[in-house]
Parts: sequence; structure tokens; C-alpha cells
Amino acid sequence: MTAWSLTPTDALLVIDMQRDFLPGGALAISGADAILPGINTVAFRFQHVVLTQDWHPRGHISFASTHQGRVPSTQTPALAPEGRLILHTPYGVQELWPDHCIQDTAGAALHPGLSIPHAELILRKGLHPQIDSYSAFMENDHQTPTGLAGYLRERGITRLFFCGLAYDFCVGFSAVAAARLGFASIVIEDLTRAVDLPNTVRSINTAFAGAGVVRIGWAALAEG
Ligand code: VGL
Ligand code: ZN
Repeated sequence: MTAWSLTPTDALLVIDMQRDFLPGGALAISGADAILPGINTVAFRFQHVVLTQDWHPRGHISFASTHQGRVPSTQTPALAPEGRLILHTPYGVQELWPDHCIQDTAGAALHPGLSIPHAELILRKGLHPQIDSYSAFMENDHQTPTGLAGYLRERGITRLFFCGLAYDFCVGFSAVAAARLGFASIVIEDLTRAVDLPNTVRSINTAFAGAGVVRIGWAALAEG
């Protein structure tokens, strides 16, 4: 097995390990609790750790409830062929979700089982009422940066390892965006879990291959 030696120019990005995405939460991802201990362990091998929080205002565009009962308008939810509820927006197709990670609610809090005292930045995303942000770098309009790339570059960080939730959404979109922005981008696959809607895992794997995102298992990092 290839062992990866870490350097001070590496960072671990821990994506959206929030109560709402873990069992019992509003958008619970199955098996998400199983990755907590490994994330805590691996984080200690990194000098730099950044956490992200999905952090939506009430009535966010990505909430199915926002669009219920609306008269047909420019923003009417549609049923995609696979049975997913989607919304056609000015920036493209947006999946609709249960209300989740509403700013300053218990569900938006980082999971109490996460223990990374040396994490240096908590980046919040998805704040814009009319634009979702799966990626920690770029909102879903593909135009509005979050500032994270600038933060990391200014600090001399060149290689990023990703873990957290969800593999096929925020972890995946973040890793692809990072690769496109010129960072070496590595997903620690067994420290993530997928929402796993029809085709979402397959399509993110295709995007990883296209963008040069590398997938590893955490055992490759575990030893000092
Ligand atoms: C996420 C769905 C909606 C994620 C966030 O963190 O992957 N998924 N909002
Ligand atoms: Zn969200």
C-alpha cells in the first residue's frame, strides 16, 4: 500500500460533519456516525485542518418546503426522470432537500462527536438565499467564490485531503473544485459516506477521474 507522508503544506478538509447529516438529523446520511472516530484520528496527523458547515438561511432555495404551494412561476419544482425532486434555477438544476442546517439551529451545529481542537478555520457555505453551495470553494452558480482558495493559497497550502459528508455532494464537489483551482486533491474515501441518490455516486466518480482527484483509504495515512 502506498503510504502518504504529510507535510506542512497539506491540509485536511472536514466537510459538513453536522448533526443534521448524521443519524437522527434532518438529512441523515446512513452510516455517517461510523466515520467520526477515523476523522478524529486522522485529523491529528495534519498540521492544518479546515472544517466546513452547511449554513442555510430559512427559506433557502435548496429546501423543498420553500417551493411548496407556490403558484407556477419561474421556480416550480419538477420531477426528474429518476424520481428526484429538482428545481430549474438560473444557475442550472438544483436538487431539493428537507430543511437542514438552518443557521444557528441545533441541527447546523458541528456533531459533538467531532474532536479536532486544532482546526484553524470553520468555513460556512450555502448562505445565499437563492444559490446553494455544495462546494466549499464555489457556489453552485460556478461564479461566486467562497474565499477558501485564497485563504489556503495565502497560507502556502498546496495539497488537500477531503473527508466528511456527503461523498456525492459536498465532499465531491469540493474535491473537484479544488483540483480545478490547482490544488492536489485527494478524497479519503472510507472517511466519507454518500447520500447515494440514483446516479450520484457514479457521476461524482466520473468527475473525479476527469479532474484528477485521487481516491485513497485512510489506512494509507494512519501511521506516523
Ligand atoms: C449536502 C445536501 C444538501 C452535503 C449539503 O453536505 O453534502 N448535501 N446540502
Ligand atoms: Zn445544504
